[in-house]
Amino acid sequence: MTQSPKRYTITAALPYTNGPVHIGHLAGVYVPADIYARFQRLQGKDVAFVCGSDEHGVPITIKAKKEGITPQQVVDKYHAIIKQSFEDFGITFDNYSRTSAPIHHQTASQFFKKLYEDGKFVEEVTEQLYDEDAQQFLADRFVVGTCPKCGYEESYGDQCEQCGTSHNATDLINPKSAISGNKPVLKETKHWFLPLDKYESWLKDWIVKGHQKDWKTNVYGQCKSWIDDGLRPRAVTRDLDWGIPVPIEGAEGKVLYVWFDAPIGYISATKEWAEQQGKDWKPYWKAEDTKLLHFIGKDNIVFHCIIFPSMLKADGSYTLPDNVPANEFLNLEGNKISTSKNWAVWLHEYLEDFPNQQDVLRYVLTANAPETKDNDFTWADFQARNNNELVAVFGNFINRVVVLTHKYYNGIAPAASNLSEVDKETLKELRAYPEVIASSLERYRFREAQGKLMDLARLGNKYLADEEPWKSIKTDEERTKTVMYVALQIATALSVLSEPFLPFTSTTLKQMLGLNTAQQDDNGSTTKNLGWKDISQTEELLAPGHTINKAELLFSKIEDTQIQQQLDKLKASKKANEMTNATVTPQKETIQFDDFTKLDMRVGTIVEAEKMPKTKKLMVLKVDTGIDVRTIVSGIAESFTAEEIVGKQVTVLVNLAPRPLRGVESQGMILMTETPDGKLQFVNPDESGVTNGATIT
Ligand code: B3M
Ligand code: ZN
Repeated sequence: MTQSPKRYTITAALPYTNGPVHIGHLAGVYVPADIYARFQRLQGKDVAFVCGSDEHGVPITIKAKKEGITPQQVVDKYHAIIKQSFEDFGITFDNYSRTSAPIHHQTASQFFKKLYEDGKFVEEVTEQLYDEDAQQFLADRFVVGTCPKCGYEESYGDQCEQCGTSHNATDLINPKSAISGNKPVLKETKHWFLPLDKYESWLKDWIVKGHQKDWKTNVYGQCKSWIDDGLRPRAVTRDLDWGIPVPIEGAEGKVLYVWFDAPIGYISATKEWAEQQGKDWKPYWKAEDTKLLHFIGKDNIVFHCIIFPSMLKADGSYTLPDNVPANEFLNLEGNKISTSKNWAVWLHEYLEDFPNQQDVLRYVLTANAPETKDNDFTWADFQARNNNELVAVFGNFINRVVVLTHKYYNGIAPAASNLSEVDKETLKELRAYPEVIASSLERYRFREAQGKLMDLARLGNKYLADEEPWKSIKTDEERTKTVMYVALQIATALSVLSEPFLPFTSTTLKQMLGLNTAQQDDNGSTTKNLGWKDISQTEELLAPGHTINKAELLFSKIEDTQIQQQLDKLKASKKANEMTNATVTPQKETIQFDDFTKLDMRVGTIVEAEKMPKTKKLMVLKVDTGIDVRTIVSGIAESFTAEEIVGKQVTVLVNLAPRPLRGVESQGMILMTETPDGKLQFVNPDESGVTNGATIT
């Protein structure tokens, strides 16, 4: 796009409604998209910021089977939870729709039908994977196997989450049904294919040549590698019963592939919004002076840069995306965030533990955003950034400005008299910030942009610390008024420039500074609400004589106990997950009763215990077996201390041939078992007073 766009259509990936949203979703997609939408609105741009629930596809039917409810019940439940979470976190969609909505079924069906009638699909009967037990074709997440591109063994039928490649299910190596676990057979079925190979040269021009400079390297790199590998036809229909029915004759029992229908959800959401606003939706999708942007995670790049644009190109009447600033993944405490393993920080749960602290999470997720590589969220970093940056810099500066204005001037902004060189330099630096921050935002560098905002807060903090109005108030009234005047200009700038990043804080700060109402200044004239550009273009942001409101804390310190509570929560969910997902070792080969009678197992008591030097696992025990007291070496030192096991009753295999372990002869074996997280446990009689030597049969 060369000329400045007349309008912005900003889309954010439609979350699957098979679970709540977590911090990874916010960091990867929704916070950057919201920052960008808020920023463009502050520039006075015409913005359509749309999203919605992705309610079709196999993930929904798998969840429904798991919960024993219908797919519609699943999507109704999670659509409401997700929509609420986005509202709670100030994600300002102009419309958050859903793909089960009639307007979407209609839009997607029309889109498919036009391509079909224009002959853009290849209709073909091919052999697809079929589960004879489940009596069902296996596509997408109904089948797992080894990715033909990267070798990842848990790749889905339509996409590999490891390398992002999109493929056909029949490309998988060693496919296995996710329903029955069986090896699928091949069975013929008719589908309609989008011949991506026919768009390869166009994609080479549009992306490889056209977007090398302005698309992020992680996005450009993935696209180039797929195009270089050669594109193949992709089926855009499925043999499934949950989804949008294929709207043509001869397609009974088939639905649109979820990744064909979902991106069209952006168009439906825009149409729905435009209808509500009494606007025409077409300019937002069919005008050259519209900037179309897709905010997504890296696993969605192929669909948003290759498949959906090819669909738009095939239709021929749509605008193509100007940019797709995809983020990489956010990990949590060193591990991949996982819905199924409940290894996540769920947004609705965060707010229970940190009420009204949405901005803290938005801030930390932006400060650590995985913009160019996967990044890790840790609760320690969350606490540190809150306490050392938001509280100690931003909050501290604002608090001092407001408290001192009340203390010295009853809350009425003083007038400046002679501006010193430092004052002038500070105000000049302040006026540069709108452009400095905008320049980062226009290049989708949100971490960098937020860092610049914090630099402005640091500028204010440093200015006050250097000018020390709390000292000059005793000796130089006029100087103090000037310092507080400059400080109030910086605070006012922060209230406007922070809005995209810290929307809740910005509202509170504007209210504190009395800025959400037109200002009355000394000579009674009023000034309008300040916009982004006013910060650099307006001589006086907060006029002398203007009354500010009382101080309130913008941020509060997060204590170690609060962080420990979160870490304990994660530990508990990891343990619970290990318990539920513990894999059971298959049974050994059958033995005869005589084999069993050869084992002589007794109850014994550990009477002495000592860790074996220079080993991690071994402990030398003295065990009273009732027959004798003998030495037994056992690999339990990583699970127990010597002190805690002396006196413990255990089960001993006493007639095992003695064997030397690190020079110590071990005369038997203590029977142990193991928890899913690898902690050893004794197998011993309960407290029923069994004596040493009692046989175990
Ligand atoms: N529902 C999100 C995912 O792959 C997917 C995005 C659709 S955007 C059109 O997790
Ligand atoms: Zn792969």
